Amino acid sequence: MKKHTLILSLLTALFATVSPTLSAAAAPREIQITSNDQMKYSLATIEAKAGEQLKVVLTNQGTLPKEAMGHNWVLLKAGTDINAFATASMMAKDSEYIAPAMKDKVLASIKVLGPKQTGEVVFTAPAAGEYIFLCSFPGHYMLMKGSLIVK
Ligand SMILES: [Cu+2]
Repeated sequence: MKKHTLILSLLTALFATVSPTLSAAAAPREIQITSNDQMKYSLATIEAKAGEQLKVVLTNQGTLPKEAMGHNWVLLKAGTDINAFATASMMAKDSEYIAPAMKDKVLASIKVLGPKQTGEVVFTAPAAGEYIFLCSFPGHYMLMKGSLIVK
């Protein structure tokens, strides 16, 4: 009986130590970004730690129709040629302006949003380095881009 009680209290103590860590790891850190009719994101830089769980939430605050001023959010692998990516993706309306041939360059993405729409993506921050994010809606990436800096 005594041994059983000891094991139980050990398990309880162990669980109390481990569970806060588990729940902290399970909840991704949320990063809010907005976009607008002036082709601007509200954030130019996101900083993160390698392996960290991130949830990027994009809200399009614009009022222009999606066909004229839609915005997405696309995070590219390090070393991707962003001009080549954006040029190829300009025509890819049916796949959220991500060219099928360029899909392997994408680490995370949020679909094209119309006015007042919100989209999100959860992903794990990649290895230390700098990663470009952009809006691949035709003609937008020159103004709508930024960096995820992972340390
Ligand atoms: Cu855009």
